[in-house]
Amino acid sequence: MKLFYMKPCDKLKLRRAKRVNRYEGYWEQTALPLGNGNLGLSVLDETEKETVVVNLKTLWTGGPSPSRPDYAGGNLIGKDDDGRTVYDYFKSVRELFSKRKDSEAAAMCDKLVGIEEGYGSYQCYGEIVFRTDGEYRRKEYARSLDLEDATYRVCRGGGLKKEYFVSIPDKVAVMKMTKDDGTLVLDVSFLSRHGARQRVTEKGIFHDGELLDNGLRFSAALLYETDGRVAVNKDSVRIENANYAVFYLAGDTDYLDNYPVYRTGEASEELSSRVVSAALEAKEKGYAKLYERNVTDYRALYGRVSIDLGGTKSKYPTDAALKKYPKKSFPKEEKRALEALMYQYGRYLTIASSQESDLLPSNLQGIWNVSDHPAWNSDFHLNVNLQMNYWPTYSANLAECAKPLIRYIDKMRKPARLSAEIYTGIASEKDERNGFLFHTQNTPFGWTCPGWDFSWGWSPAAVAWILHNIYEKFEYGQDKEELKNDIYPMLKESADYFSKLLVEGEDGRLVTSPCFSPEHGPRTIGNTYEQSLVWQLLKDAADAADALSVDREKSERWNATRARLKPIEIGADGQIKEWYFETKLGKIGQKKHRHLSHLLGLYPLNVIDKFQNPSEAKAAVVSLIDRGDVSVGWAMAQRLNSWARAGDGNHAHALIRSFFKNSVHFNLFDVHPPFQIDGNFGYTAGINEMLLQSNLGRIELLPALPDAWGSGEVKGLIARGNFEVSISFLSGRLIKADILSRAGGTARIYCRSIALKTDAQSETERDGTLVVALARGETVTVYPVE
Ligand code: FUC
Repeated sequence: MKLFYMKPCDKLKLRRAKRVNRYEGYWEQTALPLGNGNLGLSVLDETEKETVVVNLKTLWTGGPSPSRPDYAGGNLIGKDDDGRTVYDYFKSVRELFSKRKDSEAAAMCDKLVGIEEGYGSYQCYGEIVFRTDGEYRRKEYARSLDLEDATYRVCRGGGLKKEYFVSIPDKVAVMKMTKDDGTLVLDVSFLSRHGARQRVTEKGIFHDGELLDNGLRFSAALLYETDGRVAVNKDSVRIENANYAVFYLAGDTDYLDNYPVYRTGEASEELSSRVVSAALEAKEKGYAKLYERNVTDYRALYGRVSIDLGGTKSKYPTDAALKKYPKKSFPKEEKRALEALMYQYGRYLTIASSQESDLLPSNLQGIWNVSDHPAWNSDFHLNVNLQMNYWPTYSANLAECAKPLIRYIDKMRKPARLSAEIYTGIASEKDERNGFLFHTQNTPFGWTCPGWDFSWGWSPAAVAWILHNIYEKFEYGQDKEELKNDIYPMLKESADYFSKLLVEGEDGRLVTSPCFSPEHGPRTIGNTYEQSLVWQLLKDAADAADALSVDREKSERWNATRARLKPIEIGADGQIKEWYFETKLGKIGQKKHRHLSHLLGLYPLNVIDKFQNPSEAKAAVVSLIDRGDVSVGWAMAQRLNSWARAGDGNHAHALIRSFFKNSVHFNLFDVHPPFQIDGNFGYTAGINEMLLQSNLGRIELLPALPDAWGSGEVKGLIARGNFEVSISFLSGRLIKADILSRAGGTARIYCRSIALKTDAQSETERDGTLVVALARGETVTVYPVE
């Protein structure tokens, strides 16, 4: 499994000619990413030089700053010129909606915003530039990113070779160049974009500095080791007559997620001594040992899942494969190989952008960003994007990588309680947390207000949505200690909060108010998006309480509230309505809108149950058809998952084809445009979902297998209940599946339209579900009945 190219980046014929900024457009299409969660490299190898873009995950402007003494997460505190608080407006908006004065209410929603000041943006740290005296031989050139060992390799010809990786255990990037005849000549510069104080010595290039915007400290050290001669120039270093040169890069900031300070408190010297020590320790270990240590840690995650969809090896370079993929004449084994590579790439990117010890989850570009003004600030977007980043994590057997997400949301609770109180008046009661509220856009600095424009900013249900990702950690892993200590407290607080937030609609059913269907509108009392999410939150919280045998009364109350929620409704065209006042399709809203907010009940939530309520599942299909198969990258990935949940493998595969054709760059980055990593993760989640589903109380094997996948095998996927599942299939039909229970428990195994059998003791239910009790560590093998 490897991405490979026979040309340097500047010789690739880029797909999209129209680029705003040549360097950025070019980088996002061709650079190859490496990372250990906190430190990211993306390598852009050109004929004349190589640029290694350096990213530090916590390098963000915004938040508290000496220049912003009043920073308060963007919240509008106090009274306006009319003597009213945002909470006063919130109450009025709700009252007006309840009295059906919809246009007045909608206009007043404009008061429910925050301030932009202090929002900030993810930054690019800078670039290392290597010049190798024009060593480039077209015929000998090869460049690759090997997903099996997370290593980038270049052979530039003339014996010059490079090998790079970013170490998970040793927290450094390592770059090795060799030229066995001892004629390696290299000019090296390392530039920070943030006015770092720089020292260039015979041992290394050292940076220290602070971001102008918020004083965030940063430090980086690039050490070198070579058998050649090192000549120090003012801003660069020249290495000559070498057989090899190895570079060790460490970097970090003084960011900490301790609201309201958001700093470690380290002095500049302390930070740089921490960074320099990491680089020195790495140098002491040396390349071979670092490589071995990293591969061990990396493979412990990556190696858990293998996949074969009917072709695993490609003879075509990745850029050529991508170009040929839509063509009928391209061999089907090659198509399957690209689909499988893209699948594993999503897992690779998860490992490289989200490690257990990280303070922050992956952002809109994971960790890789070359721009000073990235689109949407490369922030944490919660009306689909951050959620999508973590859709494949559990099912693709990478649960540890979700830790930073859980930590991030947990740490947001403190500032978000302020927003809950300021905007919705739900204040802390004795011994009770008041609930926390954040919305669409989020940063590392507790920016929890509803944006600076209601139309995209306001989205209380964003909280409920991300909490479902978090609850899934338990559903998959069954770790009760973690549920009790880290997950349930969040669910409980939020379920109580939403219970208080709900109002009675005209029909006596409970709804949230005001709401806005993400990026689509209009402003209403209640909509399907918010209803589905609140439903799921109340269910997750109640299920969690039951699993822990705690808060019985609360759990009953949450379930009772859930029963009173306004339900999903089916419209005149047989569609799932996005809004309650919707009649026929196409009367309101934008045709083919990218968001599928009204279909979250189908995926990723469990509101629409095809077994219990097939008419809703049918209506979801009507809505999916209405939304179409072509959209921006992430939106196609969401459609892919939704079609898989709808059980239509061939349509899911149509989405895969649409995705490859419209939305994938040569480096296999998903493009919105611009590059946005959510689609990569959404794609991987979609493949999981086609092969295995487990959200409706059973382990469903091959729920959406397309005809295009003739014979194949997947090993190591995870189903809810902590089962590890391996499945093989041939000509669209199950051959066999092994289900290993990692926690002990009853497996309910189902495969549509196929009766299953096993040698183990089992029972078969009316619809063919095989029920097998498994001890921890026990495996059951199932086959179709002939
Ligand atoms: C949501 C989407 C946009 C984009 C942005 C980062 O607002 O509607 O398409 O992905 O997030």
